[in-house]
Amino acid sequence: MADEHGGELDTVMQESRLFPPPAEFSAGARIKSLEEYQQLWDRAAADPPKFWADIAQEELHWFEPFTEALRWNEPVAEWFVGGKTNACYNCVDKHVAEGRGDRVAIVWEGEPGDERTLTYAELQTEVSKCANALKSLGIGLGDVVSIYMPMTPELAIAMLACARIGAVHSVIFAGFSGEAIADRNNDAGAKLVITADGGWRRGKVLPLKETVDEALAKSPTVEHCLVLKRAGDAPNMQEGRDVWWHDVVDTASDECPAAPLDSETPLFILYTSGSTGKPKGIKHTSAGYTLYAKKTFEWVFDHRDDDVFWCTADCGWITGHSYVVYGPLAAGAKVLMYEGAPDHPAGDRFWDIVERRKVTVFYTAPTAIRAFIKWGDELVDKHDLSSLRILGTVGEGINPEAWMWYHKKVGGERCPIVDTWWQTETGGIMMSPLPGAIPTKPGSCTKPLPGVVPAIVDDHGQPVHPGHGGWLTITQPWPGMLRGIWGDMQRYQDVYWSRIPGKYLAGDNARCDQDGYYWIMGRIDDVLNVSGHRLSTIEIESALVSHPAVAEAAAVGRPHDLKGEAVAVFITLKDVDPSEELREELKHHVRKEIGALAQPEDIRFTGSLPKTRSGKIMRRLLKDIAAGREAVGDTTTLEDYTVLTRLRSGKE
Ligand code: 6R9
Repeated sequence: MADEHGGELDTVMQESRLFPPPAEFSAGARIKSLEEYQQLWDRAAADPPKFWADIAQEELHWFEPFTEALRWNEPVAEWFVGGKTNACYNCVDKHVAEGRGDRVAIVWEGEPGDERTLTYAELQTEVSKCANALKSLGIGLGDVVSIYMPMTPELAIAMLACARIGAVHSVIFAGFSGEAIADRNNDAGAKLVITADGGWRRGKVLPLKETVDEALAKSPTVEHCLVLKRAGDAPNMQEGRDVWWHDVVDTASDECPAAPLDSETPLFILYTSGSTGKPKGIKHTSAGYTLYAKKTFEWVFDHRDDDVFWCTADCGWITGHSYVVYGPLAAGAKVLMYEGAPDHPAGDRFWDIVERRKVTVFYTAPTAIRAFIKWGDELVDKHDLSSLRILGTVGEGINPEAWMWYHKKVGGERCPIVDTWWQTETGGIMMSPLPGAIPTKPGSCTKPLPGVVPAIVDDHGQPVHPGHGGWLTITQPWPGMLRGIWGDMQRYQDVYWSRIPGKYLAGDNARCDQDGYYWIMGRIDDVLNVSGHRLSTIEIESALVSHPAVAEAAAVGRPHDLKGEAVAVFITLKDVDPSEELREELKHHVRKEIGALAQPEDIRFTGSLPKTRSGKIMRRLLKDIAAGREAVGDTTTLEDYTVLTRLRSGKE
């Protein structure tokens, strides 16, 4: 039974394999050993504001120096008070000013195969023109600009152009509905929307402007719409409101110096789903966020000048903000950007890109890795992936089985895997192996980065015993932390700072093992309580995915008279047919892998699982379906409504 300090049987995940960094990797790495990491972490934890201030002074450009590292008035943080800087200047102009203008900043590949390369000097020209165009459309300091674009260089240019003049961007993933765009425009009071006629996805054109038009009919604050011609469509252009990118950006002057902005000038808003139906506009600001994205990029991906860095995330998500745009560009890296789907024209598109572009660092999500496994090893085997030196994952826990596949098949057993835990709210990576220093354990995000001080507590805020699960909190402010929820500071206080006074509540359950390794066990509301035993949905899913017939699994709790909650699972199969026998076999398999308490009561086979557009399984919906309730709440992020309908009707 669970005790009052967070339960004893919090996880039965037992992963004892340890993968030390290869010696030759460590020898050339920025941080070369566990001892070196520990010294750095200890120094940072002794005085985090001082630690960050030293880095900020040295690594950011300051138009005016800051006078105070941190002003902390919980839960309001002001970092680098009194300083003036500019995120765009740090990502672009700084490199040009320091003689690195000829280095490649962005290598872009469109889905149809078109390509474009931009040096830092060229990026400076493009961003300046775009910034002048924004000004000509009436955009200035503090104005909100919604961006709804395909993954093109212009998306990054638009973000940086906003940053250059102190406008606040709100990137909306180009898969959201018109309704969702309108909600976000209205919540933020957006004055301008930047979009494209269309974007390519699996050989088809997504009609982005058409969707924006639906939103604009319900977005009274929006004055103009700036439209990039990408797909060759002829969208409706409303006279006086809509303007073409090639008319106003391409013709604008390329003289537009970056504005010196106060450190805490809002840089962007990014909407993310919370536990209620209404998405939260997470607010990040200029200096602290930029510094945090840059430094975490350099540490975690062990950045070197000759790297070709590819983060497969879309800029519509925080991962795209921090590790396609701000982090790598602030570090002067060469960033690869790809527009389309991983399976177009075939399931080896990513490996083809890695081989042709000699990608050295590859960062993707477990959901993608599981798809690759399903599509078959031969698609990977036929490519030369020897340029790779580091692999990363983000977005959800990675099942040890998928980790091993990634390690062997993609990494050739030579590339450290960095399993990075963080959130939209944290701005950048919080916990991750440092690839040259920290031995990895499949399924663990290992240790906190320097300057990050986590604590796992029970629901009274008391630290749990080592090895026990509890709520993951962060005990010290860090520069990349969110500064609030747009327009709703009360909600910010309530969601993150009220339940556990004095600490940031991440909303995840976690466990820290004897070696100080962290294991994320899913969202607080995803943890099941079966007969008083706490069980993580992830560990049940890991067990199921380790069965050869299973492609993907989602576990949820459903009310049960005797047990409190029973385990219900939804499963997609590899190339086998569902049967009663298989159902029994899978129950037995979970029993064998974890124990009788985790054995699923219900197993439903389904063709696909409902996911958010960022690829996270929508467990809340599955929970309602498993319980026989109607799904409630925000479903604007559903990837495929038909999945939901089929699951609800019980048809496979
Ligand atoms: C960056 C990002 C945040 C939530 C987070 C957690 C889950 C992310 C994870 C992970 C286990 C990892 N999550 N990374 N869980 N291991 N390496 O994904 O931000 O979209 O805000 O999601 O995703 O539950 O709380 P975001």
